[in-house]
Amino acid sequence: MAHFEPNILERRRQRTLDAWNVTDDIVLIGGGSPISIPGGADQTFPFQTHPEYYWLTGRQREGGVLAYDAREGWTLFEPPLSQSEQVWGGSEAPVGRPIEELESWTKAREGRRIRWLGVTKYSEADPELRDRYLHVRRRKDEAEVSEMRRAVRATAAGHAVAKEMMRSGMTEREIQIEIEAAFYRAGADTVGYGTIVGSGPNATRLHSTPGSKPLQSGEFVVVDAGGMINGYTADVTRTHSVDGVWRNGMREIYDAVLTSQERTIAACVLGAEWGAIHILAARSLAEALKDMNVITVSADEAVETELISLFLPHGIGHMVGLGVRDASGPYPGRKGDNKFAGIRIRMDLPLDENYLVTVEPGLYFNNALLTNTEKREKYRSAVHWEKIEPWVGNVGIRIEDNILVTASGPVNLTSEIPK
Ligand SMILES: [Mn+2]
Repeated sequence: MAHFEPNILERRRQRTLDAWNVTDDIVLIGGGSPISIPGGADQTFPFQTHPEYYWLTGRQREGGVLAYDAREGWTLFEPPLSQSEQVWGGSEAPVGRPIEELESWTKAREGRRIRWLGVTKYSEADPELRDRYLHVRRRKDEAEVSEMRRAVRATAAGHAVAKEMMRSGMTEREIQIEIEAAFYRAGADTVGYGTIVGSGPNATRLHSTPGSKPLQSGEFVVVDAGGMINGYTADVTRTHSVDGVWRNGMREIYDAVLTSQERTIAACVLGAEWGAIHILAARSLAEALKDMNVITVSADEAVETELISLFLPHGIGHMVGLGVRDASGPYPGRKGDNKFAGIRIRMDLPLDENYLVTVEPGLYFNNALLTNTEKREKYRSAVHWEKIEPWVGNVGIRIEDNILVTASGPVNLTSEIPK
């Protein structure tokens, strides 16, 4: 069975064809196959079909190919259930035509151009069709928004548990375990990405893997975790203080990120350029750093000289939904290599209706960035270095929500998750 209603898939296929404008070519979209774990005998990494295949088929069975011929429409090919699959189990029952027939199907169309997408065979993916298709997938349909709302409910359950565990002595691992258990209890099939629980020094690194480190009073803990349902995941970050203790400056730093996030979410309207949104968030953070007497230069100067990227070393967000990175990437025709406030954002495009994006400003006092000799020299007089000394390697914050862009303004799908 497909994870989407036939009429939903029909509409997606029509939207895709309208964008492709393919009249005589053959299009093949490969779903892909599980990847072996090196040296793992018959073990494979967890498998999901390629999003380009899944979005148009709703299918998670490995080894399938969706074919399109403008003269005949769409045909789905999947491998029949093998003897071994029937014995060991775990595979979806196949639908469509047996994959063995794909060869004769293409042979019967000899002389016509074949263009591949998804996980390709025999050739590279077609860049033109891929760009157009990616752009079509950016606008979420109602079925996707409804899957997202379910993923958000599961995600909220995990974050609620985490917030209650912010006591000294608790380990990052213990918190991770309870977050993920709550996801599954609330309906998640899996996690959308590796759960991040980073406390104290680990909060200053963007993607810290939880370990045996116990929480200490007065540390910040960055919790970045999302539950996934039917391939759709939320991507939510909250930062908490341990034992409710806020050490010198922590409240101001936290409020700076929160204010930046509120302003940035409000800017997620139709037509807004993502690059400009990144700069808005960065400038807001820089204003706060100026007010706190952390930097000596104006907020505008901190943005123009890229100083702010020492404290905000990542893009302000990305598309989310069908996978945690979903259909980001540049607008058709753009290269995606422009820098904004010192950051090369991968998602260089204007927002449109039903885009679903993360908004995740942060302030990090990361050791590698802030003790770098070259950077210290470059920004020698722009930063009150002695003031930030106690925070370097110890303080990091990120706050992240998932925002649906609509004609009537931004809708925060994850606003119920307490901060
Ligand atoms: Mn994210």
